[in-house]
Formats: sequence, C-alpha cells, structure tokens
Amino acid sequence: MGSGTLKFIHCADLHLDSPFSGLAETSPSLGSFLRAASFSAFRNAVDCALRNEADFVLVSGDVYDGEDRSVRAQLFFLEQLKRLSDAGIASFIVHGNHDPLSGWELDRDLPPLAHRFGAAEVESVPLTVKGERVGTVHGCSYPVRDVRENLARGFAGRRTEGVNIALLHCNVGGRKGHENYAPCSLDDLRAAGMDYWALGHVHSAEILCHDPLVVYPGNIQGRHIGETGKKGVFSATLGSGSDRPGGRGGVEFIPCDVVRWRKESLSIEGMQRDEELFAAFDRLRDGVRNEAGGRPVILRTTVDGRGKPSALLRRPGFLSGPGGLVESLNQSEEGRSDFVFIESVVDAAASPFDLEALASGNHFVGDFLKEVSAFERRSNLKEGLMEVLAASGVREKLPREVFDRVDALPDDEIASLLRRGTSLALAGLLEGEDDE
Ligand SMILES: [Mn+2]
Repeated sequence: MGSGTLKFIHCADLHLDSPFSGLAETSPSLGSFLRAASFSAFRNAVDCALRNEADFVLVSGDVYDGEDRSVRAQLFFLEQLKRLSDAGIASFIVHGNHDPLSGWELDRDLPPLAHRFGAAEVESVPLTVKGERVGTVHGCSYPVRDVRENLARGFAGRRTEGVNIALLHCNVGGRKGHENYAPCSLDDLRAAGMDYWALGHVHSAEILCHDPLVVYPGNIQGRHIGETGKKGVFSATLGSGSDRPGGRGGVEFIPCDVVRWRKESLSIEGMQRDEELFAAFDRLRDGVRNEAGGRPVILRTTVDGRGKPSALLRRPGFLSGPGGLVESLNQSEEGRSDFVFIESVVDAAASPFDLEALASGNHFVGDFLKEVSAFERRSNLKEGLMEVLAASGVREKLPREVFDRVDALPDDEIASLLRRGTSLALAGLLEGEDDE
C-alpha cells in the first residue's frame, strides 16, 4: 500500500422518479419540472464526482422511489454509472427499503466499474484505485422492504488491511420520523472498526461521528414540504497511507438539488392596510430568491401576528382557489428560472382586536365571544356543531352531500373554522362591511 489521500462522493436516497404528488395538479408545467428534479439532482452528483476527479462513488440505498421502479429511472441510473465507469471512477451501491432486491428490475449489465452488493450477507470487495489495492468496501442490500434485524452486526470482524468503508441503509439509534428498518446503535457501527460508514435512510444530512466518520448525506433532492433546505452529497477524503490508513478523514457538503423547499413566516403585526400585506409578500419573495442563489424555491408561508389584514385573509376565496392571492402571486413567477412558487399560505394571523378585553365586556360582542369560548371548551366539537345546526333548524334543510361533508369534519378543522368565523363576524360587527 502506498501513501496518499482518497477522494470520494457519498450519496444516498436518490429516490429517482419521485412523483411529487399534489403540486402537479396545481401547475402542469411545475409538475413536469419537478418530475425531472430527482434525475437532475443525481446528474449533478455525478458531475461533481467527475469535476473533482473522485476516486469512487458510494450510493447508500433508496436509488429508486418505488419497489417497482420505472424503466426511465433504471435506464437513467445505469447511464450515470456508465459515465463514472467510462471516466475510470468505480461505484459501490447498496439497496434499501424503497428499492429492495425483491423489486422488479430489468436484467441488464452494470458498467464494468460498478459494484452492487447482494443481500444474503455482508459482502466485502477490494477497493482498487489507479490499479492499486488500497483497502476494502463492505456492504449489504435489503432483500425485501421490511428488514427488522440489525444488519450492522454482520460487519464485525471484516476489517482488512488498508482503508475500510461500509455501506448500509439503516436507522441508527431509533430515529423518529423514519421507519425503523435495520435498526442499530452507533456503538454497533463503531465496534466494526471501519474508517467510514456510508449510511442512507435518514433524509437530512448529518455527521453522527467524526472518528470513525459515520455519515448520513440525506437525500439529494427534497420531495415535499417536510424536506426543506439544502440537499446534496458529501465529498469525503480519507488518508490511504500505510502509517494510518483511514485517518485524516474529512467531509464537505455539496448541494445537488435543483429546487428547494422552504417554510417561512410573515408577520402582519400592527399592519393597518392591505398595501402593507402585499409589500410584505414582495419582500419575502425577493429575500427567499436571493438566498437560493438562482435555484427555484417552493415556499410555504405562514402568516401570523395581529393586524387588520387578518380579516382579508379570511375572506372566502382570498387566499386559495381560482383568482386568489396564491394563484396570482404564482402567475407572476411564470417563465422565471429562479421562480419562488408559493405552495400554500397558512393563515395563523389574529384580528387586531383585544379579544380578552372584548369578551369581558357587558355588551353584544362580549356575549358573542363568551358563547364562542364556551363552545370551544367542549370536549366534542362535532357533537356541539350538530346540536347547534339542529337547534337552529338548519340541519334538516341541509342537502345530503353537504350534511355528509359537515359530518366528516374532524374537531381541529371545526376549531379552525370557528376561529375564522369569529374573526369575520367581529370584523363585521366592529368595523362594518364596506363592500356590500
Ligand atoms: Mn429514503
């Protein structure tokens, strides 16, 4: 073994051909852009390996989004591995819960320098760089989606001479929000004596340990509003010298995503005019656009604070629906490559009135608010709603389909409708409607 430094790219959770369900219906052009996003992000990762002249690339599972992977996704993946192989860059792949080996797959050859690990047990293959053996790569794929055993233990006792790298799709330390597949502890990983654990499964980038390096790169492209912020790969280095193989390791995060998801809030605190709300949306959008550095962004905005435009937000049809605020703002972004598309506006704003002071008053508005809070305190809002509808004689007049919709409302939605209704009623009672 000689001396030197190994350079490699570690990625995971490509989820190729991820459908981005939901937004495609809102905007067909955005839909087709998003449909291409997981592919473009992986192409960026491969470009990065070629540009940095990486020695090899690691792919730690969930290459495909679905067990029955699309032909397009399979052809694309092979094509990208071939680009690496043609440039003399080896690739090592394991499969995870989204793309276990049991799934349907085309019977095609991998490029010469690509190696895919089997699922029967941990497999160890020589790591050769520029014709010289520098160490070993160990890995194991999922035979089926639902792997509940601790696969990390199978790596114990496999360390060989030189640099040792392990690939595994797993849940370290029972992370919440991720299925508990191939559960293991950080101690299980440390015990195997590897130099680098190339993990997959958790969709946010995280370095669990620096010595040895234990790394989740996260997915390469956010797929929904729950996956916000930068997504990409780690560019890693490890010493391959015989003095301390695997030492002097380091990682650097490199974004590869082509569209970014963000959640931001916008405060209407103290606002008196609609003009101020629109100006605030413009400022928010410009700020988000600047920070994204040319990448398009899909943005969820929560409007909060107490101000006069709260009544505007609650106007039926103002926010969503045809011709509403969201649609209008999005239309003005069409044709831009650095668009900021508003996924939704969540109304968490309050009216400018001091509800507590009003509720304690001995007048009609005070009585109204006392009624509202008595209703809110009920343990079962749906039951309460049905009683009110029956007592007012509305219930028997409701058409069947309307009644069914009311009957299907969960309590949290009834509470939110009640807040909106209260705010609208207060605006009418205290300010007077100005547009009738
Ligand atoms: Mn995944």
